[in-house]
Amino acid sequence: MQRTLVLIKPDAMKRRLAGRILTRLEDKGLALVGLKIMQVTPDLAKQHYAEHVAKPFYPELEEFITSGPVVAICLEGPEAITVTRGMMGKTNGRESAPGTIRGDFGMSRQLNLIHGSDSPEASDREIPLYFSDEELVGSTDGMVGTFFA
Ligand code: DGI
Repeated sequence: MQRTLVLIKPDAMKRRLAGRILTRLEDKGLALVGLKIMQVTPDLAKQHYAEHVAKPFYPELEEFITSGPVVAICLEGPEAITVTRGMMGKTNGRESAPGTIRGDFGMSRQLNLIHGSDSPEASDREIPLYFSDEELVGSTDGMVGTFFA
């Protein structure tokens, strides 16, 4: 079992796509273990995007991710990180395959609707940035047979 941190980004929120994106992830069989709507602060943005803070595009990225509320989601499932990344598609919506979230809903590199942790190290670092232990439910093993048997 693996957990991953997903954000439904401000562009998706403004476009009222949160429910449709969440539905896709649930339809696949990923289980919700944490969910909340929140505002990313500049400080949280710098922690989340620590690897990009020094890059020229960072100010634009921070302005975007703090521009409105996000839905923060913790998902659980076998290979949840890879499965979610596959469903998201490539960073740039224009290069992302049809059938992926970014490929179906976007044309932009920055306004790309969704974040998903890209490795187990990233999810271990990112989940606690958004959720306290008390905000996450316990293992969903009891729900698993329905989807992954
Ligand atoms: O994991 P991803 O979201 O697919 O991509 P990432 O972790 O490499 O980059 C994080 C976000 O930063 C990405 O969703 C969009 C933005 N970004 C990445 N590369 C560039 C960029 N934004 C601009 N303006 N220019 C870039 O080169």
